[in-house]
Parts: sequence; C-alpha cells; structure tokens
Amino acid sequence: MHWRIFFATVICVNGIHASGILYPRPSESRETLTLDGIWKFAIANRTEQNKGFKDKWYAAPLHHNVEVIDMPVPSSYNDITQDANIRDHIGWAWYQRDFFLPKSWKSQQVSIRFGSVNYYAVVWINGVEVTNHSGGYLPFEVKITEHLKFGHLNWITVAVNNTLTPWTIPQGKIVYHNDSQRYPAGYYEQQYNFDFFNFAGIHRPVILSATPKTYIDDITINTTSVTDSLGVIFYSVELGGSKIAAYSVIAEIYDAQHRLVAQAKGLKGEISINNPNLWWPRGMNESVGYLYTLKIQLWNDAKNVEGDIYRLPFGVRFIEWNSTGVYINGKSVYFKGFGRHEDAILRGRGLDLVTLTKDYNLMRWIEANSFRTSHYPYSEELMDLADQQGFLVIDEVPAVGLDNFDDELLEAHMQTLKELVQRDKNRPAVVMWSIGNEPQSQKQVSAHYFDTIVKLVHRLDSSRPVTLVLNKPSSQDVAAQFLDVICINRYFGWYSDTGHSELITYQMIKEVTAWHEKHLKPVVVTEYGAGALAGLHTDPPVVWTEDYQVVLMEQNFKAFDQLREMGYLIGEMIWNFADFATPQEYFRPTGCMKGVFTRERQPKFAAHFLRRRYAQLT
Ligand code: BDP
Repeated sequence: MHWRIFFATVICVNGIHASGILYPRPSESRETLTLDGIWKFAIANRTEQNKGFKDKWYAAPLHHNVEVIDMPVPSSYNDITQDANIRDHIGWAWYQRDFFLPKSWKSQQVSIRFGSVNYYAVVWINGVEVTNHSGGYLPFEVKITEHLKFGHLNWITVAVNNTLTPWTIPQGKIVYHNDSQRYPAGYYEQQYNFDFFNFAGIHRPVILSATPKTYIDDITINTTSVTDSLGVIFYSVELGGSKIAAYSVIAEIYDAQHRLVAQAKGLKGEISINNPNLWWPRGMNESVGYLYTLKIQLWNDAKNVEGDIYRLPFGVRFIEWNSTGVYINGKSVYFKGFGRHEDAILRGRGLDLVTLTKDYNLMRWIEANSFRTSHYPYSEELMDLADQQGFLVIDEVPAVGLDNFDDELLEAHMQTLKELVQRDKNRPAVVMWSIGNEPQSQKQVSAHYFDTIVKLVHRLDSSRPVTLVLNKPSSQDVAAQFLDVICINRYFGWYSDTGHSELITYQMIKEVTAWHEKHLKPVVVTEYGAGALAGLHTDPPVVWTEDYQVVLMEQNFKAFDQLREMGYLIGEMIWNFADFATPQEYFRPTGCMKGVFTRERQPKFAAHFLRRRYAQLT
C-alpha cells in the first residue's frame, strides 16, 4: 500500500482562491447563518480507508452506514473522547449535520465558508460534491445556491484527511514498518518534521452566507503615504455575478465614532483622510490600534436602488524597512513578544474564544507588543483582536521544517502564500510575511526555491517585508540573501551546551553579529528558551526547572541589550508563550514545556521575569 491511497479521491484544485475570501459579515444586503454546533462524526477504519467513498457515506445519513458519535465544530477531534484511536487517527474522518434555510435566501446567492479544516477537506451538500481544499490553516469558500433545498432539510457532509506527505505544507510521511519481529503486517505511522501535535478536524467556524446575486467579491486597501495632516489610502474592489455592468461603486470611510470622513466613487482609487488617526502598535503612541471602516456599496443606476454592502475595518499605517530596521509611520520598531501556538485544552487547534481572549489579556499584562503566528496562520477571529489591540504580527505559513525542495512542493507552498496574503492583506497588524520556519536552508537547491517564493510574495504584496525563520549556521545558509529581515531561532544552553548558561550571552552575541555582518540586514531572534516544569525548582539551577528557564532568559537578555545597542537586533520573541501539546516523546513530558505560561495559562516564574523586562523595553 502506498500513502497516496489515503487521499486518492481528492483532486487538489490549485487556484481555487483566485477570487476573494472576505470574512462573512452581515450587512443591510448580507445575512449569515452558522453551522457550528454538534455534528455527527466517524473515523474510517485503519484498514478500509476508502470505505466512506466506496459506500457513498455522503449520500445518506451517516448513521445508516457507520456508528457515529457527537463532535463539536469547531474543534479538533483528537482530545474529545477517551479513545486513543481517535486521538492518534491517521486518514479519513467524516462529519455530517443537517440544516434549514430561511425562505428569504431563495433569491440570494448562498455560499459556504470554512475558516479552516486540517488538512484535506471534501464537502458534499445534499449528496453532491461541491468543493475540496488542501491546506490546513486557511479559509475556503464555495457557492452552493443550486444545490440547496428550500422548505426541506439540507445535509452537509465533510470528509477530512490529516495525512501529511512530502508534498503537503507542512511535510510529513507515512512510514511502513516491515520488521515482522516488532510490527504486525501493514503497520504504519505518520511522521513529521515538527514538534506540535498534528491536531485535525473542522477547526474554525463554518458559515453560510447570503449575498445579492451581483456582489462585492474582494476589497484591497493599502496606505500609500502618511503625514500628521494627511493619510492617503488606495482601495480597489472586485465584483462578482452576472450583472456587474449595471452597478457603480461608492466607497465611504467612517472613523471610529461612525462619522463619515472621506468618500470616493469607482472600482478603485485614492482617498485622502485629513488629520488621520494613525494605526499604532502598543507602546509606540498613546493611540493604539485605531481602526476606520471602509464601506463599499454597490448602486444600480438604472433602477436607482442600492445593491450589496460590505464594511471592512482597516488602519492607516505605513511600513518601511531597510538594512537597519522596520519602521511604522516613520518610527523604528522593536519587537518584544512571543512565538505561540493555537493550542487549547480539549479543543486542540479548534477556535476557542475563551483561550484566545485570555491570551490577549496575558500578552497585554506582560507588556508584549508582538507575536509570530508560529507555525501556521491563526484564526481570523484571533487576527481581528491583533488589529484592534495594536499587536504587531509576523504572519507565517505552515511551511515548517521543509527538507526537500521540488516543484510539487514549491507549487503547494506558493498556493498557501497566495491564500494567506489574500486573507490577511488588509490587516494593519500584519507587518511582515514569514514564508516558513527552520527549513534545511543549507541545501543548495533551497536557494532557487526561496528566491522564487520571496519574489512571489513581493509581487502579491509590495507593502510589507518578507522573512523566513532560520536555524542553520549563517556560514551554511543560502536563503537569507533573499530576505528583507532575518529571523533566527537559537537554543544556546538548551539544545546545545545543555546547562551551560555561562556561554549563552557570548554565543548569542557572536551569532547575531555573524548574520548581520554577512547580510547587513536587521535580525529578530524569533525563538530562544528552555523547558520548565511548573513548580520544579533547584538551586543552583538545572535544566527543566523554573529557575533554569529564568537564568537562560537573563543571559539572553544581556546579549539582546548589547546587540540592540550595536544596531543589529530589532526584536526578541521568547519560545513559547504557553506550554503546548506535542506527539509523545520521552523528552517531552506531555508537551513542549517552554511556555512562560502553563497550558492552563497560569504564570511560571518566567512570566513575572519577562514582564519586568518587557515593561522597560520601548
Ligand atoms: C524549534 C521549533 C519549534 C519547537 C522548538 C522546541 O521551531 O517549533 O517547538 O524548536 O524544540 O526548533 O522547543
């Protein structure tokens, strides 16, 4: 058997998102209906992975074909039951539920949108396949009007497959064990090149939305210049539907008090805002995270009636970068923040508004100003709060630990970046795109690969710098030459010279200096840290204690202070914000314990120590 068998029935549709992926927001012309809630669920048997397709589980109520259990959406399915087979499942899982539609939607165009499904998804409405998507952390949407029934029950079925291969982003492989002394015939496991648990399922909201038949498909907004007295923005709108020519476009800008401050007509153009309230990140100005609203309205001139309306929040802020740093509205930025995970107890990677809100409260308490979406795009609900609360975000795709660089992988990687930029291009919080984490960037073939990727991202969005998070020695790496900003992960005193905290300051200074001298580019240390079991103490400190975690931080801070003074370093992000789930390993006691908060979001001593530092860093 070959790994491809697992998703033999999936045809990967590249370019599915050439069109817009605006978040479904109700307006005078738009309505939404959530399909979140309890769905019916079953996993496919390990030895009969394709049975659901063969027996058409999507064509009838799921319980007619297989024993079902209840499964909350959104959530990962892994930690919901007592069953280790479900936790560790590899391959197809099936979800199904029913729904009714309001009659008023009959004359509208109806779409369904998934915030994210990890990794492959196939979707059927009333037994008809309507779309499929590959890539676990980004939204996809499809129009389903013609497949819907009004006045009758509708059925939706989703098949989800979490198998990772050498050509998925991130990569993984299915390994068959042929040693019959140790493994029964046909035994296989999923292996992957990263340490976070590969949670699976319908992870983010499922939303039905109704829009007029001629509709606003996409909006792009960019700040082109700012001064104290004038902010200039450029907007453009894409329309969808059959009668586009009958409509004209009105663009209006409202301030946070809902006052109209500027307007324009047409599909695209420049709009000037007098005395703008700029969008500032935390700690750089008294005004933080100021958002305007761009209201786009269609108008049917012949009939003199209004058409579709969409309201998009946006910030007026301008990014520049050069060899010395990244600048927001002309002021240089120092990133003080975190590498993180979307990882919630029981929900796994499923959207959890409680954990999400608590995390922002903790990040504000500790006086951080930034985070990286390590190692995949986070939910739109989470990103909305970054915009509102003025956090700087390094927005990363799930290209973690890449170790071969062929054209098929390049294609998948580019598709992920297109989808990420399409989703997040209008967010003021996003100040840098990260094209991946810790690739084998010492391999010569990766040079052409990353050159191609960086050029693509610059083409997709020229308004933000591009980075890649590196962990190979600067003398061997071939990717940094293409980047605007260099990000590095370094675990001195932990993965190397374990326990030798006296070497950390020296090694970190040498390391960052080497990168800067080779490339003359600003450097962010995006990961450093030590595992610490909450409550474990020794003196003198040894690894795994809270005491050693703090000593390691202290030694890194000494290096950061000097490097900042030298003008090399523009940020420090500790690994990790909170402890998180990993696959089972004898060196990971239930997870990665490098959090400054526990997985329950309680502070380790490190959190208090970090808070003192972040409070004094400006
Ligand atoms: C780094 C990875 C990160 C891991 C960390 C660790 O980027 O995802 O969690 O190591 O091992 O190399 O703690």
